[in-house]
Order: sequence, then structure tokens, then C-alpha cells
Amino acid sequence: MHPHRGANSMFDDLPQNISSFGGDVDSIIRYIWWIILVWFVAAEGFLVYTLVRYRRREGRRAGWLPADTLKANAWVLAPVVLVLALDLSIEAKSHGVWHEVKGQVPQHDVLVRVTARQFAWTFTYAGPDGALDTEDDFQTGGFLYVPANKVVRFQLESTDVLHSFWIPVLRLKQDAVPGRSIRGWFKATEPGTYEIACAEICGGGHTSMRARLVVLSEDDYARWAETMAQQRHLIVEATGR
Ligand SMILES: [Cu+2]
Repeated sequence: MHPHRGANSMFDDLPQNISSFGGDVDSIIRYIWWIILVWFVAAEGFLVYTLVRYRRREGRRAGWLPADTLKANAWVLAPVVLVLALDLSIEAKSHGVWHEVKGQVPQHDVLVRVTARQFAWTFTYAGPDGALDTEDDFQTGGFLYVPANKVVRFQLESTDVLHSFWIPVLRLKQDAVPGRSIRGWFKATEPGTYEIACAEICGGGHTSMRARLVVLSEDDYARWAETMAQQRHLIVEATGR
């Protein structure tokens, strides 16, 4: 199934999608949404039906039936099997997407360390040599700059408590765990400025723990990165660190 955002879709409340794998994630959300909708209507409908059908009436007493026949038990067993089957179908549908998004990291064009702390985001870029923790690394605070249509690999870390790196338009949400460096990747398809938020309650300033994702065209990003690298070079020359 190829997901799309139709103008009349009842799913238009999903955020804009600018992620290379966002459509696959959305198709799972929609699939689960339909299952829930059908079950909700069926279960509530049946409940209302039995409420009316078996309501209190003069001269009719409530009885107690032991569920000792297969037919009686089928009222429980059949829905259980159905729910399980649908559960497995979600599993089957999402398996490939999970593998694509979380199970591997494609060859990357940009490497950046994302550092979370109460209550801000810092981004450390690998610089011209493509490796982190070298002299040519440079940093930004509050703004993550990436090129469009390039694979960005990130290493997510936290210096204090649990946080969660959330970029709604990328369908990307990953916990940051103190003491761990968690790898991940994304490819943004459309230049623009988008929201980054913390999605794990991490203290009093949690709701203000925001940043911006700035997706630049390939050329603009190259120019920006070059300027940052030059500035970094001047600082190293002047101060020796
Ligand atoms: Cu946080």
C-alpha cells in the first residue's frame, strides 16, 4: 500500500511528513487506526445492543449460566484469536519498517552527535574529516542543520536524565539514555525549519526543551558547513584548542 496525504483524508491531523521512511511509518499508524476503529464500533455496538435487548423487564429474572460448553467459551475464545491474529498482522506489517528504520544505518553523508541535557539540545558535527571527537568538530546549540536528501547519522547521548529526541515531521522519536550512545539515522526530503522536542518528561523545564531542525539544500549546507569549519579552524589557531 502506498500511503498518501489526500486532501479529504481523515488522517490530515498527522503532522507533515518530510522523512524518507515517514510514509511507511504513517501506513502502520493508519492500519492500526482502522483496526481500532472497527473494533471500537463493533464492541460498543454489541454492548449497546445487549443493554437494550436484555434490559430489565417485568416478570423476567436474571439467571446465571456456567460457561462449561465450548459454545459459551467461544464468546471469549473467538475474539481472543481474532485480536491475536490482528496483532500478528501488525507485527508482520511493521517488521520490515522497523528493520529499515532501527535495524540498520545506511551509508551516511553527515555524522552528528546529539547531546541532551536539562533542558537543551546540543549538536556536534564531525567536521571535514568525518569523525567525531577530533579537532575540527564544531557545535551548534538549539539548531540542527542538515542537508536535504542526504543520510544523516546521529549518535544520541544524554548528560543527565532520560530524554527523548523527537522530530515529528521525520517520524523520528528515540530515547536518550545516560551512559549510552544510541545510533540512528534519517533523511529529510524538504528544506525548511521544523520542530524538535523532548518527548520524555525530564524535569521542570521539559516543555521548554525545544530546538529547530533546519533542512538546507545541498549547496547551502555545504556552504554553511564550510563556514563553520573555517571558524573552528580560526579558534584552534588562536587559542590552541
Ligand atoms: Cu528532556
